[in-house]
Amino acid sequence: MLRIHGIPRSRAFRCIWAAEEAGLPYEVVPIGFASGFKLERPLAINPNNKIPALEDGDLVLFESLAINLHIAKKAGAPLMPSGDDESRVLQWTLWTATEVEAHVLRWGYNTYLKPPAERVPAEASAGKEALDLRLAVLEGELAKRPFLLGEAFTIADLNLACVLYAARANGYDLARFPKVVAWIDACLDRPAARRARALREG
Ligand SMILES: N[C@@H](CCC(=O)N[C@@H](CS)C(=O)NCC(=O)O)C(=O)O
Repeated sequence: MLRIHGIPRSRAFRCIWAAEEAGLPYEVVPIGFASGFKLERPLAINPNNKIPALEDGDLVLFESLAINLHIAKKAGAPLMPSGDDESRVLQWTLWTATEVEAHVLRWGYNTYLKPPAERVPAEASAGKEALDLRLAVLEGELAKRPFLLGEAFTIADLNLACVLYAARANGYDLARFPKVVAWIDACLDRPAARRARALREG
């Protein structure tokens, strides 16, 4: 049984969605926030004291996207393909972590996450400008195939879509990127995504 520490209204959502896609049994061990996005109590199994963290038997992991790679590996193809496609999954996941997420957060903190008085519009604009450059790359790739690797949804799609999810849900202007919109909506409309979203949005 996978034990996902966190709450659906956190990055633990990503791992809940992955567990749902993998069809693996899991439980959510709830730990949420006090004020200011700090955890309500220490989470000793993660040396970073952040959520999510995963327990899978004796294995303990942190980093939501790495947890998702582990979950997908347990499920195998098509969620985690092998050979060169596994390398492509790693490429897109690292691209998500290093090229995309910081800009999503820069925009998000200064648009809807921080209290209004603390938001800096110039920071939101800078985040959007940088994210739009990456979305243009994504738009070009999704013009060639429906999912990141080809015809099939993989954990690479999940890892990127779950990072873009909150921006999509909070009014990020994607009008210039119709392929991205169609792709993210297809990802978020999957039965497993709907089950995970029901826990978060319900
Ligand atoms: N890169 C980490 C980030 C984890 C993270 O920042 N989690 C937030 C909640 S979504 C957290 O635990 N915040 C509490 C804190 O920073 O004290 C991941 O993807 O797992």
